[in-house]
Amino acid sequence: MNNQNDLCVLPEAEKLPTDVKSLEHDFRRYLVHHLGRFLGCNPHYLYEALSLTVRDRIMTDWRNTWLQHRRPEQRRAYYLSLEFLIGRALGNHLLNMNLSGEIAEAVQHFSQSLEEIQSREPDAGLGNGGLGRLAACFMDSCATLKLPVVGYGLRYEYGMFRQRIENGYQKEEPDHWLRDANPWELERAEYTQIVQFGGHTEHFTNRHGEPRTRWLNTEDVLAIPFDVPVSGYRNGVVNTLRLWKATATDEFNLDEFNAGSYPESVAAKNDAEHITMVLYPNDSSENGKELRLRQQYFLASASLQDIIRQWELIHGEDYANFAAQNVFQLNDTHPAIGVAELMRILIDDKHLSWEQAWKITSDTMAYTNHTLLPEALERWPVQLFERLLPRLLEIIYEINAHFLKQVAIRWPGDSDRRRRMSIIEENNGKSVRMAYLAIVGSFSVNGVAELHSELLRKGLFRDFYELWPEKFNNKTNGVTPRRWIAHANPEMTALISSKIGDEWISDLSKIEQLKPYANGNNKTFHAQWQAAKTANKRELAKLVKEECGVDFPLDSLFDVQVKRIHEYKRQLLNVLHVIHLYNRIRHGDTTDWTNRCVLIGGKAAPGYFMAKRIIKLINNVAEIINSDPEVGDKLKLAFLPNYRVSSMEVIAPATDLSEQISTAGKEASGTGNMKFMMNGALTIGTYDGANIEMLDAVGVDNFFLFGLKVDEVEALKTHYDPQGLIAADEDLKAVFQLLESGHFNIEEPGIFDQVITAMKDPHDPWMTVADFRSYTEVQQHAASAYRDRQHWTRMSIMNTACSGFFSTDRTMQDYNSDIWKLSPMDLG
Ligand code: 26Q
Repeated sequence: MNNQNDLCVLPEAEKLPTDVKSLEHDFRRYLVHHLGRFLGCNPHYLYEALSLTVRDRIMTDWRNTWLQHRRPEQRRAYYLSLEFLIGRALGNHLLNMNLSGEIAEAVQHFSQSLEEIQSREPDAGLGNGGLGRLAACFMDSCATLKLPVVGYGLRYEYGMFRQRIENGYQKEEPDHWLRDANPWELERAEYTQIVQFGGHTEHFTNRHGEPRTRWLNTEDVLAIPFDVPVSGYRNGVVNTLRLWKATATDEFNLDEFNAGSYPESVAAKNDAEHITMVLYPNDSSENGKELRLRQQYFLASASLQDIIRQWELIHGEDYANFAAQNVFQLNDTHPAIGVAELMRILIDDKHLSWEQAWKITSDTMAYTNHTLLPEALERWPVQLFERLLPRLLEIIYEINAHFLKQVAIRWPGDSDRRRRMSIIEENNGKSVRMAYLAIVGSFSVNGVAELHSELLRKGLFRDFYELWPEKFNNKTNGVTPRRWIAHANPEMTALISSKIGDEWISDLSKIEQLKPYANGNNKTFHAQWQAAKTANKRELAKLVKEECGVDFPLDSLFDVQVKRIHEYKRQLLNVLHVIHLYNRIRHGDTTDWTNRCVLIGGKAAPGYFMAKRIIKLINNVAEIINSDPEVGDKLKLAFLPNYRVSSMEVIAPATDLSEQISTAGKEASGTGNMKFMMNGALTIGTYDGANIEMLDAVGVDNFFLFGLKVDEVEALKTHYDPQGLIAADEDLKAVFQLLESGHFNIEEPGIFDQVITAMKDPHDPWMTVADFRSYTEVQQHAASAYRDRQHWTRMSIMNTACSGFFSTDRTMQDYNSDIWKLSPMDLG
């Protein structure tokens, strides 16, 4: 095998030429001879032809990396995730392959601009937000670090919905991103897997007297893999993201067919294809939806079967070393059914004993938690499981029985603890607690920021931490500096590299060499830094003008909050502050005023009433403020529709002030916060998630900290009195008076009543009103600080210079040294 692999490694000579002439030639060949189009065609085809030209130049590295992965002695990791929010690919590969210059020149010879062609690529919106984007940044860093990691996910026909704003309200439109061909995927039908659903189980004894289980009369669905290349930064590595598409088995249900139920048997085909039709657009769990559980099992089963198939190709049916060479990282509980599925494969198909199978499973699975919100913890009704995955339910029951025995030994007679820790919850109707299944089945459980991991140990998973303290660990999130600095902010990238060289791009710890340049004596550098920021602000202002019709003057403070709309993220607190500024302007309280442009963007889950109403409020407040001549350039508010990965590539480089204002203890980590910091924005933020570590890194002088801390939020719960706070604070009182007067909704009376009532409720879990005073004061500090442009520039440079820790390269090194223990591949 080894020899055969070596023979397969493609020699350097096989690589395609990358000079401008060859690129031009191939671009034309693809456009004319492959796609059958000409230069005046729909620009999508220019994008497709160019992508195919670039993809060709990735192929040999991709194949060599794949062969390296498959070496018998290579330990590998698999990142299992229902979401990979990868965004656009072309620009990213051009950067990684160092081809941007040549490609730009090549297309120029056809009078085309590379930027214009790049803008034609649809975002691959295969995720909701933070968790999905994190998976994409992880894949990027693993390739750059030469780690043998394969991503497994779903190839949704429709990604995250497109958001339109109509009369201030969010409207969802389906995102058929695959309508025009996707040049970045390679179908590998030869590795199709079969995934079973439904049916029933049968227990029997084989002719050797051994107990066996069969899962019979199932409805089978085919899983077809589509591979997407993940290139490393200029290192010869191209890893793989394998996405499954569901289709019906070719054989129709013959019984139904013969009984004359032709339509029913064809309908079954339809059912199968629905599994990967659409991404669920909730970023906190929507409970009990059968199709979602189908998606989860489909991913887990197809991926594990695929991995077992590859194992047997090399090792036959010998599983002795399986755990030594494979590790699975579960991206939240979404793929946690994989714990039971691996048990099923090893026991029912490979005939291992329970003990052998359990040893392998619990030595290979590792679980990452991404949320503290109890309502977001996944629970599946046992009834649903029974009908959809009867064999898996049996296995979960047996895992639970073994586990509860352990609990009983550790805490004899503590039946309350057994009830609390059981994988099966027995409230009104039984359900499966997926987080508990994941913890029991994994050797590692991690949170995504220091505070979050601590809250898991002390709160949500306390019982489990007492039982298995050694399983628990923290892995603070990061973001990839390739996409989020080098690609998104070429001006700043060139400036930084001109001072400290370009090694920081693949070793962000080196960005600290920028610190001396923060000093105000570096007048030229400061001026260049400001010029880069202003150029980026010009681009964002253009986007805001096009999308919202609002003018953003470039010398204003650009104050930005972009993320999913959720009550805990407190876009409302931001709006209260904007209304307060509006009041100040109306009352002429504008001495030493700092002009400010507030940008808010993000999608609301289609069924989340409050979140959608908050969008409407933002739009209505914007309408009033932006059309008031008294306000002028002093204050602007815009809601940017359809916030997505490619919008953030324009937004982060242009932002002065980044809003990270969640209620303390609610945001697991945040990762947008890091993208802003890297691009030289200052953060106004609460003591929450990774904000705390960012504050540590940059120092309190370069960060606008405000608000209650976790224990203060906790302590206040018993006597929280928002109405008392409003009555006692003249500014806040004025804000609520204006809101309640209907000033922002004259044409639609009452539409904000629920939003206002929620903030005034003593049981408001987000305590928006509690943080208003401190937020407003710190906003005032930020505004004054911005007036001293040299001071601000110093702080801005310091933020970039101190962002080294927040690279996913560091995060991946942490996962690797503590959990995965992979050796980098020998390539490039
Ligand atoms: C679950 C079941 C059914 C339908 C949907 C879901 C679902 C889907 C997505 C539940 C949660 C999510 C996404 C969660 C998420 O994005 N969490 C964020 O993860 C980031 C990366 O770790 C953190 O930085 C954020 O703090 C956290 O909110």
